[in-house]
Amino acid sequence: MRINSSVSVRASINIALVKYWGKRDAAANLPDVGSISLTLDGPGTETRVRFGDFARDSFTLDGEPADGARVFAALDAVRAAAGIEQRAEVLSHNSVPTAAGLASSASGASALGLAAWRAAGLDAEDPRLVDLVRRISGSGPRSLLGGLVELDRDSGRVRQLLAEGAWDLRLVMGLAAAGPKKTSSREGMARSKATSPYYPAWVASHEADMEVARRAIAARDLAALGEVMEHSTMKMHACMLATRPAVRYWRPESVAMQEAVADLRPRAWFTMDAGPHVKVLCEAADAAKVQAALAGVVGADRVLLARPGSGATVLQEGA
Ligand code: 2P0
Repeated sequence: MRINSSVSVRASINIALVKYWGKRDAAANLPDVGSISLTLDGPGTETRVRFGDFARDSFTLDGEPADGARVFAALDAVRAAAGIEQRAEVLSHNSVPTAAGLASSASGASALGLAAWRAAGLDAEDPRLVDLVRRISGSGPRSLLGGLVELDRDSGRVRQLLAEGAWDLRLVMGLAAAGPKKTSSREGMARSKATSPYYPAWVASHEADMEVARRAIAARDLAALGEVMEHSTMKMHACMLATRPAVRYWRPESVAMQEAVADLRPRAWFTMDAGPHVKVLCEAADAAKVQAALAGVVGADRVLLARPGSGATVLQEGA
């Protein structure tokens, strides 16, 4: 079959409230633990995939030719699923501020996966799309859906727990100055699983946090959700710190922001990912107070405010 079609998709980043750290199957990129996240309305990725009579696949990121190993592997998987052979041109643009150092792998993976899938003529409801996106980035499938989303440990698939308009939350992000080059999540997870004595405890205690978070979300109980969110991130970072050699993402400003958030109890709770930034969950009415508290540590120009946002969206489909 020969096709000539182009699809553009926009997807946003998501932040895990109950964290994913560690894999049980590296090839299928299946996790050792489930996760629950919030898709944001702000920063993200826009990607256009065009299949046509090109000599080879190409990948351009923010106007520059980029290393496309994961992109080309994803295109191979899409071609196999669709039974096509044509090469593709992939153009991608990140609106995640580069200086911010906020991970864009989830928005990038869901934008690329959905755009390539649709451009190859495949059905967006086909569950194999989620498997494709998860292979590109383990947190990627969570950005396919909006609002609060669960990635199931066993199936590796995602479901929406609460739509983006259903709970007027805010996520305030305080950007700490980037330190020396950090360990990639992929490498850090593998090392934690192989060497951290806390890894088995991390995995064994994780499902209980998932259940508390599911109930808190169903009841719109921010205190319960915030408490378990902080517990999950602290356990994940403890597991990282006990890795050999240690996987440490915290910077002095990260700790100062954690302390500023502790002073805002019971109105605000934080989470941190594989980087130095601190992300604070609160109700809309408390966002200004949280912004001021983080600005007191890192300066107002390094504080971002986000709302719950929608899942990956097809912007344009055509020849
Ligand atoms: C998360 N992180 O749940 C966790 C918390 C970082 C810390 O998912 O190797 O790009 O593609 O599965 O999803 C970041 O890693 O890793 C991540 P792979 P991914 O958001």
